[in-house]
Amino acid sequence: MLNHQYFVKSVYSLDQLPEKKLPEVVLCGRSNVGKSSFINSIFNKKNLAKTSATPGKTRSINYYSVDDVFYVVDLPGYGFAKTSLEERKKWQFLIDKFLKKSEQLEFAFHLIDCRHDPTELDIKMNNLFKEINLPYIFILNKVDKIKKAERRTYFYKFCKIFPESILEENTIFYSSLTEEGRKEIRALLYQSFYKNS
Ligand SMILES: Nc1nc2c(ncn2[C@@H]2O[C@H](COP(=O)(O)OP(=O)(O)O)[C@@H](O)[C@H]2O)c(=O)[nH]1
Ligand SMILES: [Mg+2]
Repeated sequence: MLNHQYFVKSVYSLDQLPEKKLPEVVLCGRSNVGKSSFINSIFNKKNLAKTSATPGKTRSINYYSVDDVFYVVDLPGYGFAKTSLEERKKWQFLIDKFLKKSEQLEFAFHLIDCRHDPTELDIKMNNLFKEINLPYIFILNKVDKIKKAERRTYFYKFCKIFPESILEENTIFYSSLTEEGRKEIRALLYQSFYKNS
């Protein structure tokens, strides 16, 4: 379980989706929030997903298979300042269509940098989940960057924007550096995709 992961393909339009249908968990967040690092740390692989210090690199929807049981679907990050308006519109169109059309979606991991207030685009993203009734887990990422004593303050601010957020239920502090939260995420994936098989 959760042993064998491999990159399946990069998708640039909806006619390129993998032929084999499996349940999907989607990963979304701002560009540079740490999505690729999240995938690598969850599965303990250095280069399963490419990470980058330069934001705005990933334009594709990237499919990773886990044990041929489910897909982790890495959506292109949003909010990169240098992205042109045209590219942004393309992004929005693709994501919107993808999320509304896909029948295999089980839930989403929404990564948000724990140090920053959620942005307009984070809120939009979240509204889309609500619109299509897709369950979501907030990953408050890069928690290694703040002191333990500061967590409450950041979380309090976060809850002002997403009052439905409950720690350890639908919200998890995470760090790919210290691997905090990793056990919880793996347990959640196990519960979701293996328990009844
Ligand atoms: N301190 C810290 N840095 C992180 C963490 N996750 C990612 N990063 C860094 O953030 C940058 C962007 O990471 P990446 O995974 O490529 O982000 P993506 O654009 O969302 O896929 C890289 O420099 C990573 O090393 C984390 O949990 N803690
Ligand atoms: Mg990435």
